[in-house]
Amino acid sequence: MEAIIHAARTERWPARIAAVISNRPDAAGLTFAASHGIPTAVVTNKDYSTREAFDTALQSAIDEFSPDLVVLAGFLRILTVQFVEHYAGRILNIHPSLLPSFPGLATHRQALSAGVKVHGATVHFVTANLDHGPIVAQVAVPVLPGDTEDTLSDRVLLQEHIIYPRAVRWFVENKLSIDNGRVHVVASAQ
Ligand code: NHR
Repeated sequence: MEAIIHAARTERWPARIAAVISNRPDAAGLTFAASHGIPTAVVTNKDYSTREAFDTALQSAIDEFSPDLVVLAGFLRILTVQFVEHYAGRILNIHPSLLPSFPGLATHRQALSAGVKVHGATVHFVTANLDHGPIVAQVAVPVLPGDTEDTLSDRVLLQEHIIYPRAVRWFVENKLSIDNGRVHVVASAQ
């Protein structure tokens, strides 16, 4: 999230960071956003007894700010079909694996136990099918002898901070289209 806000400002994107919203009142990103003059909101999932009720409240909180795009950044609650369909084609996520390998949680542990030599991260549109939405961008990193979950996740995270801002910028510049589950990126003018 910080990398995206930083890129938006230093690269002067034609975009407004509408708000930063978390389900956790103690999220560090809220402090960062507030200190950069960005509105914040908290919708605590523990205050709601069902996923539907939480997602409805989250949706209302988001829609107060009328964003064009919802960017998941470290968001760990599975979203309901109703929520995902409300923002169809307008939610991005970055998942720390080369999808379709290793969906779900603990991706670096999954990669190490599978013994893959190449790992990475994937920016994708969010659909009801968890970690299976149309792929916007991917980056590969080597798995090195002696890697632990920490050393591997640090190597992946460095690259996430490059590809996620780039993919969000493509959306902002209207360069992305989805056709039959495939994402097309318009070539930029030279
Ligand atoms: N929701 C939908 N419908 N589709 C996706 O593709 C989503 C999504 C919500 C979040 C991010 C994803 C990731 O990048 C994401 C993609 C959380 C879980 C999970 O199991 C899985 C995938 C992702 C995020 N969450 C548990 C749950 O019961 C809670 C885990 C926890 O709180 O620690 O919601 O990895």
